[in-house]
Amino acid sequence: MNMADHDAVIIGAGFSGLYQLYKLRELGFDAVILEAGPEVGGTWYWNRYPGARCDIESIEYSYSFDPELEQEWNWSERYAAQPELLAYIRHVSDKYDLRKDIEFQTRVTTLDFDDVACHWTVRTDDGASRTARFVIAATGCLSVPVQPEIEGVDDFGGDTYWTWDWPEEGVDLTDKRVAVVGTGSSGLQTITAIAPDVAHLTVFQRTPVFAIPAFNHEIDEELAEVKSRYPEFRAESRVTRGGAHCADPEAKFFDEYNPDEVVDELSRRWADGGLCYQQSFLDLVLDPSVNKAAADFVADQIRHKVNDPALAEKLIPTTYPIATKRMCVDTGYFEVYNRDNVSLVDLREEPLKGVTPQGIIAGDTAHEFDVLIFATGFDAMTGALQAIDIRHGDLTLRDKWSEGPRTYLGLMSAGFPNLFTITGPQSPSVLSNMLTSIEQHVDWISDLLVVMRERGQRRIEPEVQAETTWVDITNDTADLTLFPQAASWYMGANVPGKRRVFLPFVAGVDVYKQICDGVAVADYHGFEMTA
Ligand code: NA7
Repeated sequence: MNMADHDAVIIGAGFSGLYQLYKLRELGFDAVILEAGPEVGGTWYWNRYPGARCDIESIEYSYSFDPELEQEWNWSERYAAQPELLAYIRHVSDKYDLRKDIEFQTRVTTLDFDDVACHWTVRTDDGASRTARFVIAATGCLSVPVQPEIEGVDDFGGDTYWTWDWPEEGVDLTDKRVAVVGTGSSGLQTITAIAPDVAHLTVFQRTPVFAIPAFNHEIDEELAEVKSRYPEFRAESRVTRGGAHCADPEAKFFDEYNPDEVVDELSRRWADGGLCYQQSFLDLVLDPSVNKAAADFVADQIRHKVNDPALAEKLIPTTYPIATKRMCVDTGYFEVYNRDNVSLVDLREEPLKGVTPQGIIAGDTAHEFDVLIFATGFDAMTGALQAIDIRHGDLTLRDKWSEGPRTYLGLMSAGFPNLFTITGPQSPSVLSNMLTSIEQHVDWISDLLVVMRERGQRRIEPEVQAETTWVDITNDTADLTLFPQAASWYMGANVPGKRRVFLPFVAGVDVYKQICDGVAVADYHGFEMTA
């Protein structure tokens, strides 16, 4: 008999939470979403800064679970901008009437597992609590921002904005002197979008980024072609390393090309645009000399784009292998620096000393501004899970993961029964097209819950040995690559005090899916299920 309030509580109403709710409802489970924000959308609700755009192509970055949805929705651009993505998510919520089972402005604060009742008690910031047999954390990988420890930020006399919490009504930056701190995707997109409007824009760059052009365009014809064969197209995506198509022909190892062909291949990948550049060679993140060839090609492109040679050199990354920090997909970023109203402060030469009521001091220079914009990143992958006080008796997830996440398949952590994560650490997650990974996780979890229901089993958790093996596999495979050489958010390096461990599973969506499917076929090998 089910004594809990719900079969499942899902935390978060982004892409993953919404699909999980839809799926559980279809399967006859009683599920509810608790969402901290006032609206659906997750990442795509909060990150509404100017120029916000997905770096995965819109045809790929969409649900595949309903052919009718695939056919009725028309993406306008190769890379969808935030308003279009949010409109899509709202459309999905309305089409399947999902909002009736979502409680908005309800932030989960604690999860406590009761062994006797075999359910979780879920407490929220409104003081309420409810119980659920299962909890599914659809909390997002980039949902907890990092507040940089910069002296005087609160003393600034002008307006301060954060890209991850941009005012819904927008901000008029016309004729303003604006600073942007941070040059990851959020910074690049903001900089590119606002440069034409502001009086002057000063970019504070700590680490340059590799950015590949989006060559964004309308996609009426491409969309029609894909719509004519969507099932096949999706099946193809699911057996790729990144969960999305990359330009053909299939990548080969660097040594399979002669020098001229190497340039041809990099030129072709560059001309195609987007993140597939990082798949130019199968050994691009394995072999330093191969990586250097790909990085040098991009460096030359930056030199070609930026008129001032000295400035171009400052914009070229030199301190980490290409693709080991998240690459960016840009729509004219480097060209922005050819404008008279844009300047760069290289924080490696002139360290950021602090914020004053008038502006920012870097090196010996005081820069005056009307507006400060921070695009300083997130406590990636583990941040949102660690923000919740998750406990089972004396065991807390914060303690257990203090030296880095420990999971089995990136889906569950030993000691925390009936708690699942979607696209959590040690799954392909941020290294993949999130929509492919989200659907794979939701489908796998949902199938498991059906099996448990059929068998009358109420409790599941990973065996410690299976978890240890998975942690070793994820760390060992990452160590075979160049990824650990970069101080990236993949490594947790952007959060002071965070243990540096490579967070996602690096071997690919295709391999990962085979492993998960194999585990299920082997009667959920490595999991312990009990009545
Ligand atoms: P990112 O990619 O983590 O970028 C954050 C940027 O902010 C990056 O350039 C950081 O430099 C910079 N940063 C962070 N703290 C500071 C301080 N204290 N001073 C100066 N500069 C700082 O976050 P985004 O939001 O742009 O992108 C996140 C993901 O969203 C992106 O990868 C896509 O997947 C979509 P650093 O490199 O750490 O030296």
